[in-house]
Amino acid sequence: MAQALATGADGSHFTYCRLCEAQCGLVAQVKEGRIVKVGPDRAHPVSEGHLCVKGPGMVSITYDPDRVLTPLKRTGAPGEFVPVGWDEALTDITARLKTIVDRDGGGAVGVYAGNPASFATLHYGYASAFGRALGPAKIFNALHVDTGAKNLAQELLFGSPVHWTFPDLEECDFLILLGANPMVSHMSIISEPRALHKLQAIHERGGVVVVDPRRTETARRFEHVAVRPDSDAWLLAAMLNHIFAQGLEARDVLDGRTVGWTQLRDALRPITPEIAACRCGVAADAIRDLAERFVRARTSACYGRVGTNRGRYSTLTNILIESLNVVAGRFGVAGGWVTGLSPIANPDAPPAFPAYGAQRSRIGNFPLILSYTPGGTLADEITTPGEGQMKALFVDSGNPVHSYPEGDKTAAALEQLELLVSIDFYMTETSRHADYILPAMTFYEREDLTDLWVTNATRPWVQYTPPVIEPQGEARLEYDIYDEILERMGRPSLFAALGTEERPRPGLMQAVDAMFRMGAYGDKFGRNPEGLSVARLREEFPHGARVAERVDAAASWSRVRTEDGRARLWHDVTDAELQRLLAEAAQDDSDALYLFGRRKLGSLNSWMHNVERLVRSDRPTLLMHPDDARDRRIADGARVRIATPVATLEVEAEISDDVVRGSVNYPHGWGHQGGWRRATGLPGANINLLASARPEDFEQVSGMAHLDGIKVTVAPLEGEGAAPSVMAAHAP
Ligand SMILES: Nc1nc2c(c(=O)[nH]1)N[C@H]1C(S)=C(S)[C@@H](COP(=O)(O)OP(=O)(O)OC[C@H]3O[C@@H](n4cnc5c(=O)[nH]c(N)nc54)[C@H](O)[C@@H]3O)O[C@H]1N2
Ligand SMILES: Nc1nc2c(c(=O)[nH]1)N[C@H]1C(S)=C(S)[C@@H](COP(=O)(O)OP(=O)(O)OC[C@H]3O[C@@H](n4cnc5c(=O)[nH]c(N)nc54)[C@H](O)[C@@H]3O)O[C@H]1N2
Ligand code: SF4
Ligand SMILES: [Mo]
Repeated sequence: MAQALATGADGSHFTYCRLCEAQCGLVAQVKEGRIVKVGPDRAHPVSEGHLCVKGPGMVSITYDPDRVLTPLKRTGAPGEFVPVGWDEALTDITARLKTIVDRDGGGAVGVYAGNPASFATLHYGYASAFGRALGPAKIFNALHVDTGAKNLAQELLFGSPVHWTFPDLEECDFLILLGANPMVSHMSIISEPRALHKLQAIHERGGVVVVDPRRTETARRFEHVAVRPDSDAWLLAAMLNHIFAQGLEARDVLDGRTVGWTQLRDALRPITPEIAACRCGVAADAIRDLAERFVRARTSACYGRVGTNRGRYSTLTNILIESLNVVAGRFGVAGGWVTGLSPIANPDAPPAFPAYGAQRSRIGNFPLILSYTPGGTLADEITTPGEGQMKALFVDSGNPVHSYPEGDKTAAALEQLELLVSIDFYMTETSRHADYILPAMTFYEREDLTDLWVTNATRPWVQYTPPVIEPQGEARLEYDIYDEILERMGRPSLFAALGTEERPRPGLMQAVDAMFRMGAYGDKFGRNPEGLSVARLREEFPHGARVAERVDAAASWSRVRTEDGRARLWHDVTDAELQRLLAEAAQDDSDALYLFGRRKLGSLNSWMHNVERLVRSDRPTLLMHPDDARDRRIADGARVRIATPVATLEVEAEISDDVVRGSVNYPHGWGHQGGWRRATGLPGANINLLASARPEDFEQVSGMAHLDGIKVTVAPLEGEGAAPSVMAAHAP
């Protein structure tokens, strides 16, 4: 096998993409210190040559003329900055931070570590640890717009929010996907770069059913069940109801390994397929058929992703997804619903987080999930006076002004902070409000070890990559920035226990290597000579190393963290949320439409829009059903006004029967402002301005923001009313 080249050396560097869970193997060609080309790594043991446009697209970001390459200091209005040296920036940041912590305590500090931090080694962990090293800091991330309801459901059923449940794609014969579009998003929370091949094989063996309010790219390829936005709880409850009514539950599993299943069964009795059909828009027979195919398949799994996490019943929906897998006897079975092994965490360690409900947020009194403060309360945390009011905030790898509801409220609140530091590549909608923007390294400039997401791989692997090129400009690793701030404040390193006399503040990879060597695949510092270390990965496995043939499905039961090792199928939260669902009035058929989101292949959340090649074909439009458009005299391509009680936006309509009647669809992350000049010049609106950031509008048991299934009205702009003939041309 080829050895790794020195950083920046001419030739082919083997590395991997750190933009989504797939973490595809890449080959970067370097000439005179610059990356000239990036292609697939066909020798990668898992991605085997798979990649998408974004991995190579990241080269354009690395060399983007709009990239922030030195620390920037704010001098005036939002967006007005001058370059300063690192020493000047860190001296001022440390002094201001110290003043705030000495005066108000660590509770006045917040850290927001966004989505990209989950792909860089331990970044999500050390960013939080930096905040907590200063006291009871508030830690925010994308959890409350992404996985939070799933984390909570995992905790309620299996006793641990961090043991992710996922489908074993290798042996699955029948897969239900709710609220996920893997043809575009590449199978979130699961690390399987060849997911589409796996889905195709499952389709051929039995079936892949896509439950979605839009006929997505994935739904077109496989089977589609069109559901109304924010109504999956009805569908899932009725599937379970039918399974119990027919006696199709896995009785031996339920009796032997679970608690509370009879209560669940009894509580679901009122939700028959007929009743659910009126709410979710899926015919009763189709619900029964889906339930029966699920239980009768040789192997099966039911997977839900972001589309199930941001409705008004996101926790209940996720509880029902987990429950359906258990009730059908699919948990901990090859081809079913499984959990994996982290390469760096000790699998026997006690839970690192206080249990759900043990901590609550200052704003909205939400029970914290994994100790994270709901991101939707960020603005109120800054503006609400009293004990624990936030005065200093570090935003690292995130853009909460765009990714959470009511970004204009967040932007205004950011201006009230005494200290806002952003670590980013760009002056974004969020970082333009900072006192300092500190330049970060792209993944081509950084060394990394796969850690978090490879835990959820059906074909487990690990990969270490050295930096391919030297950092551009004065970019630095986030860990080193935090460590220097702590050092300047006279505080120990976050990894002081791993320090030596000569090096009391170990580098990040040194600390991570120690965790990896003691982890599931490690060499245990010589006690397991077959095992791995970062040095061994670097020398012997530049393409990455497979660490197991397959995920150990049966071991999933040993990772259940409830006191008695049994899955909990009944909980107070389930009880209360089911009562709330049953008491809900049916959607009215007034003028309202229900807004939900979509992703595009060339985009990544609120960024990557500054790369010409990626945005060329990526025009944001409001998808609208032909009947809804006709009722409102809206033509294809017309400018329309979309409104909620919170805001009104103008967007372009696209008439399409891909969306279910009564709903509209728009991608998030558009409508730019800031120093990314191409992005700022593009059309599109920040759709999250329409969502509410009032705590009472969040899902109350999880604090999840409500972003899918928001009630809106849509009307043509003056003079944009459609002639009926135009409508007819676009009707199916
Ligand atoms: N309506 C709606 N809203 C959504 C979603 C949706 O589907 N619909 N999806 C939600 C989801 S799932 C997520 S994860 C969130 C994401 O929301 P966030 O995590 O808040 O932010 P991102 O949009 O991912 O922006 C990431 C920022 O980090 C910067 N960045 C990229 N890589 C690095 C790095 O290595 N280091 C540093 N320091 N900075 C870096 C980028 O320039 C960018 O400014 O958005 C959420 N918001
Ligand atoms: N190209 C690309 N890839 C990405 C990202 C990106 O922005 N672009 N983002 C990355 C991130 S941060 C994440 S978290 C993952 C997300 O990966 P996925 O979870 O697969 O996300 P989406 O592609 O947004 O698919 C969500 C689906 O949910 C549907 N949906 C919305 N509301 C409902 C509902 O009420 N019920 C049901 N059943 N469906 C609903 C939407 O129509 C959409 O098709 O993707 C990652 N990969
Ligand atoms: S699918 Fe695309 S974005 Fe995701 S890891 Fe692979 S190359 Fe990167
Ligand atoms: Mo996400």
